Amino acid sequence: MLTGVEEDVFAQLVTAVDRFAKERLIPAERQVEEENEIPPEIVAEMKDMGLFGLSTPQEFGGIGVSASQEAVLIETLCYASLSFRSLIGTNVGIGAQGIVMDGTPEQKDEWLHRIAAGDVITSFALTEPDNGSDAGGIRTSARRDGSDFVINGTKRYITNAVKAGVFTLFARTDPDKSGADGVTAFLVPADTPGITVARPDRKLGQRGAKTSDVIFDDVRIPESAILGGPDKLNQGFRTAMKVLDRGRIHVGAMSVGQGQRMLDIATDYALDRKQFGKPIGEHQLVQGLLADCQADLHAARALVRATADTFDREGKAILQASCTKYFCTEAVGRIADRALQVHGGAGYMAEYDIERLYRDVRVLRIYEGTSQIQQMIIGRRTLAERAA
Ligand code: COS
Repeated sequence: MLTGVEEDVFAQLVTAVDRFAKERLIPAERQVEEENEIPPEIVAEMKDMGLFGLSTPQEFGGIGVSASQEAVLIETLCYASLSFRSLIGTNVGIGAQGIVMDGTPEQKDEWLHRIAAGDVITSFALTEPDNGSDAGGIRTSARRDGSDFVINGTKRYITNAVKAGVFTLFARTDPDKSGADGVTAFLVPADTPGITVARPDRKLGQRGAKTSDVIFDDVRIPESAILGGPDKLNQGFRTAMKVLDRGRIHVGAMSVGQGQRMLDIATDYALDRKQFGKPIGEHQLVQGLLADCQADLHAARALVRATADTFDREGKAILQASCTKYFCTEAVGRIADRALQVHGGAGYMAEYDIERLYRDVRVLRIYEGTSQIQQMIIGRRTLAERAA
């Protein structure tokens, strides 16, 4: 049972994050878009607020929120551009949760304090040029050499790789096994010889959030780098899947935050813009667009909160997490499209925020498991549960 922080501390945090998003982050969004960089003073403020350590347990210097509390805080933060969230996202989520969930006491001591402080950025290195959705097919190899492993391969679209201090790297340790078995998770310090981080990718949206290829060329690491210790050899795929489950609730919460922002923008525009002699919001077809956004948003928020609650009570929520990621990210795609439509021609223009937000949310349906992968997980589990 994950209980998180006391109610009064949590309420203060929500107020602080809400104010930060509206008063500091939103006014900086255009600068981030233009410069493709988050200003250092904002990074420093995020550290001071403890945002990098939201989900790190308190014994390791974090705030230690539950999944339910994380969902509300991430929704609140994601009222502002998703690029800001991306900076803390790997430390709060997929980059660090493997250590929280499966790390040895020594690994937790070594990394979590610095991760919670934001002094070390973590990256989750799973995807490869030839293996995205088929995560079990990864080819990056970790060959045993005495008591060491030697890693070779390329990882792709790795968020925060340019800033990373440590990679949670997934590599094949048993070449005779295909699929999920034979994959091990390693904690690889980014300054280990043989690692090259390529130039950041050019992307459709979320400027300021960086992804890159990471090339591992004869990178030698000791056995103690196996996440969870030697007993976890060949168990890394299951760690990845557990981490992604909580991550998928987090992505649902991001979708709700952005959905609320876009609905608010579209509503303001509908109140202000006049056509046919009255505000466009008085035309029923425009009201229909807003109503559909509102209905999607309410459903998405309720689903995120219910799934986070299951996760906190039961320690997992595999089918529900996939339903949440699938529904919420598709919903925010619909909201983005309608909110832009409310703006008419103006929505297509870069001077209106909706143009950027529309591009930013597109990737939500892709990363941490595409909508089609979520459908596959949901379908398979539905059949298996009924057949059991
Ligand atoms: N939690 C714990 N264990 C899990 C799990 C979960 N959520 N999901 C699967 N596993 C376990 C299974 O129980 C199975 O273990 P056993 O062999 O002991 O039964 C093992 O992992 C393999 O599972 P499965 O057979 O379902 O693997 P597949 O290769 O068929 O498919 C999918 C797995 C497609 C679901 C997986 O590859 C996936 O999620 N792909 C998307 C990857 C992704 O999200 N990438 C984004 C990268 S981060 S931006």
